[in-house]
Amino acid sequence: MKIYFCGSIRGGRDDVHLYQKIVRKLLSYGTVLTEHVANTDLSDAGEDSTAKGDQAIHDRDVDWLRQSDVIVAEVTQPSLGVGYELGRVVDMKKKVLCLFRPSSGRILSAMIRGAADSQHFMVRDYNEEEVEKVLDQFFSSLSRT
Ligand code: 6K6
Repeated sequence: MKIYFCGSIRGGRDDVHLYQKIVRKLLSYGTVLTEHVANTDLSDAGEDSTAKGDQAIHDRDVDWLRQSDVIVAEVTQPSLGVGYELGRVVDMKKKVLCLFRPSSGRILSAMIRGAADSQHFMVRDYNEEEVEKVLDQFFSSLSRT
């Protein structure tokens, strides 16, 4: 199974240790195309901020989104890039799990929470301690569909 993990980069790296925990768990279900999102060496400054570099990142990531079977996004830290990725995948009719931590004190964008449906797009409120259980529930629900 090909999994695309979305997490904030230029939107801020406050949750990178949680992204690591999520990616570690996702690797037990299949190939994670975007393991680098959880790399603690990746700062929000950008490894290559030239327009050409950004275009290559965009085109490669959209291609990976098309190839992926499932998308898991940690959406607590607001990120334009993650929002954009989720907007693109809605039209691809892929299975999507968005993970949001209410304990952050933030309120999730209506454009993400409001996109939830019973078929493809799921938004799950959770606490960090239960993240592995939440992922287990999601992936076992996939094997039943
Ligand atoms: C590296 C460090 C900072 O910026 C970069 C550029 N590199 C990226 N490499 C791969 N994917 C990226 C990069 N920048 C953004 N993305 C994609 O957008 C990832 O798949 C993330 O899920 C999402 C993050 O968007 P921003 O707006 O928070 O950067």
